[in-house]
Amino acid sequence: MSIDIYGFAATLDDAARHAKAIPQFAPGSFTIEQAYDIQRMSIQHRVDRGESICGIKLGFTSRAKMVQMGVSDLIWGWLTKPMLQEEGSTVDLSQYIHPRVEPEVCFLTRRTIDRPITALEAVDYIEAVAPAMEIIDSRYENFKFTLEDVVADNCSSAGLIVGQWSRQFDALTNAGVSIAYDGRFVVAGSTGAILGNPMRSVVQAARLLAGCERSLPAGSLIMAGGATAAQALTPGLHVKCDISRLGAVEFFTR
Ligand code: OOG
Ligand code: MG
Repeated sequence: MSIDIYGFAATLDDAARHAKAIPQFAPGSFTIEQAYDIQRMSIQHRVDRGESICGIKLGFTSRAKMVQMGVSDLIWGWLTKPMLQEEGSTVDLSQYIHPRVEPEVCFLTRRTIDRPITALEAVDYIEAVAPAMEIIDSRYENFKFTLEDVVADNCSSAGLIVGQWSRQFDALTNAGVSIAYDGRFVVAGSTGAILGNPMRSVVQAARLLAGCERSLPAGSLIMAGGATAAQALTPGLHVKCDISRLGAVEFFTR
């Protein structure tokens, strides 16, 4: 079945650019493979406007996220530089439709990832790790989507905030994770929720990239996936994510 990849991609890109939600596509509009083609085309629109790709993100690496969104497969999408929000800065939420935040771990790669790698090899490919938060913003009304829809929508990628880099790879095992709004706990979990250990997200990233014959250059970011369900953001908040032994990361909203 041939579909209008360009049309779906343009619709999603417009929705993101103008922060305007679109209805979900009709069920069965495209396959998962076609969804990744749409995703790639929509990223191409961003690249054509001068955005550069700075890494990739994994989604649904934790049960908490799968349960929240009612899907059950690992997905991945692209990160571009304008998505990076400075740590400690104030993020203007008017650029988003219905933003949510989730606690994550971010990796910085030190070697090109151009083949599947094992868990033992993964650490060799990583320069540093940092506590991070992802801002997701589905372009679909009411944050409702199928797996195909969300893949086409670049896995709801919208923003990320990365904390202090370190080489505390041991700290990734079952570290306590929490998010607080204005000093009050909103959600808590463990890095163990991310595929048992977030380092496995690097292994999965390598597998997924190899599966579509792509490579990821050294110096790229890999977001491991949310450790807890995502939380709605509103203006006027101080948002802080703490990952024990790894550190904290924070931003403000307006
Ligand atoms: C899709 C993105 C999932 C994660 O960390 O699991 C994701 C969504 O929930 O809208 O970023
Ligand atoms: Mg995420």
